[in-house]
Parts: sequence; structure tokens; C-alpha cells
Amino acid sequence: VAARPGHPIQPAALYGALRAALPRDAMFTMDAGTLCLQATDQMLYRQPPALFTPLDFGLVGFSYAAGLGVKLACPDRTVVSLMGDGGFGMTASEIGTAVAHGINTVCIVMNNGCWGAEKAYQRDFFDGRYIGADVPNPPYDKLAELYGACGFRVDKAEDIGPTVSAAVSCGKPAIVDIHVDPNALYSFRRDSFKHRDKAAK
Ligand SMILES: Cc1ncc(C[n+]2csc(CCOP(=O)(O)OP(=O)(O)O)c2C)c(N)n1
Ligand SMILES: [Mg+2]
Repeated sequence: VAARPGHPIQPAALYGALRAALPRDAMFTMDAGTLCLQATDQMLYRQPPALFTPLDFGLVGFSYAAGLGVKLACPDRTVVSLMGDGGFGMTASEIGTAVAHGINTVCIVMNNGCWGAEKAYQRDFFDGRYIGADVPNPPYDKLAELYGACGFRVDKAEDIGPTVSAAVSCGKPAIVDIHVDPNALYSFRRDSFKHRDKAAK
């Protein structure tokens, strides 16, 4: 299949489109997946405090509910929760909390169909022997609609900006399910394994 421009979406294109589309007052909550870890230094934090992250606690599933709390504390700000698809699946039931209490955050699900951070280790350190690495997700845009929230789905980079803008102004809790390239996986701890390589020789 010939590659089309903007498809599949690469992480760098996603972060660039988010930087361009999100308003200056945006506050971000992060999760611990590999896409969120890269996103941490790719967003613009123009009105601090604007970055909320689990840091070394490394909690997958933190970001969405944390965003609801941030929005309650700062109801006039735009609150954006970035998540991986695995992490969002752990906490998607909180869409019900957002709808019940009218907590209108925008959740960006960076959907690569896998536990990307773990799958990257299996690729790089275990010769691609994948065990439990993929996530059989439901369509998160449709799940959001079933809860009474607004759901959006994006497959092409050029659609990210207009869709995220629509989510910011939709007046409801919003879930934007953005499908990114499942092959764009990075293991960021290759250096930590050097001593094991030496020991094996
Ligand atoms: C509560 C919890 N369970 C498991 C982990 C281990 N873990 C770290 S990253 C990760 C994968 C997350 O997948 P996803 O949310 O889809 O993000 P991706 O890495 O694909 O961007 C897992 C399971 C963790 N950090 N926290
Ligand atoms: Mg994932």
C-alpha cells in the first residue's frame, strides 16, 4: 500500500499539530506510556502550572482522572489529558464521572493499538517475541458517545487540528481517538542494558 501524506500518523506530526491547535491557556495531564513520555517535552506550557505528570511513579491510567481534578480546580482553563490507548482503557469508566458532573476536559488518546512502551522492550531486547503486547481496544470515540460525551476519531495528520479545535469548543467532555503508526515505537532505556550485554559475552 502506497503511503499517503499524513497517514499513518507519526508522533512528531501529532505533537506539532497539537501545539498549533491548542489554546494558550491549555493545562496538560500526562500518562506513563511511551507516547506521553515523548509528548512531555513537545507541548507548550505557556501559563504555569500547566503540566501534571505521574513522573517516577510511572502510573499508567493517571492522566484522565487527573485531568478531571485539574478542571474542577481551574474551570476556566482548557484542560487536555494525553493518554495512550492502554492507559485510557484502564480508566475509561471515568467518562461517566465527567458526564455526570459536567467536567469538560479534552482527552487525546494516542492510539497505537498496543502497550507501546512494553512492546518496544520486547522488540529490542527479546528479539520481537511479543507476549500480551497488543491491546484489543473498542472504538473510543463510540464509547464516549455511549457515555453521553463527545467522541471524535482521527486517522490522518491533516485532520488533527480541526478535530482538536472542535473538541475544545464542543461544550461537553470530549474524547479524541487519534490512530498513530503502531510501528513508531521507541524504547528509551537501551543504555541501561549495556551491562547485561557485556555480562552475556
Ligand atoms: C499502573 C501501571 N501498570 C503498568 C505499568 C507498566 N507500563 C508502563 S508503560 C505501559 C504501556 C502503556 O501503553 P499505552 O497506554 O497504550 O501507551 P503507549 O506506550 O502505547 O504510548 C505499561 C503497561 C505502569 N507503568 N503502571
Ligand atoms: Mg498504546
